[in-house]
Amino acid sequence: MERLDKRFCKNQTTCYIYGSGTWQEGLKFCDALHPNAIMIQEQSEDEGKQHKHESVGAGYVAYWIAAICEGSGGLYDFYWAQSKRQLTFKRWRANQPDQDSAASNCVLVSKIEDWEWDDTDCSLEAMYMCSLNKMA
Ligand SMILES: [Ca+2]
Repeated sequence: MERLDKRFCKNQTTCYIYGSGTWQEGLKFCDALHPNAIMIQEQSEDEGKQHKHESVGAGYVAYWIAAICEGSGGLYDFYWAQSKRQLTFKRWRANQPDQDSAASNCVLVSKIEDWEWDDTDCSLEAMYMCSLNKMA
């Protein structure tokens, strides 16, 4: 999929850089972009709302967040990919995560699911966003 490389800076300190691809491509893209760039996470409801608004502003209807789990077989032990920290905030859609395929280890949020979380096949293509704090 064509890389969009769009950029949105909401203030002097924080920019979001967008692209599209698989979850893993998104993580690599953020890691390569800048040492301080992180694939977006949602640590709180406020942060989730913020990303939602920015996503809509950029015309995107689905994007990856940095939550991932490893393995399969009903172990829903999701964590944030870069920090390896356990999730302190979750916003799963009803009946999710359901591990509907063996590769459903990544978390997608989409407009049609009211921006709630769904564990999804990591190899699907969607938008991803890297958050870059220029002051960090
Ligand atoms: Ca699912």
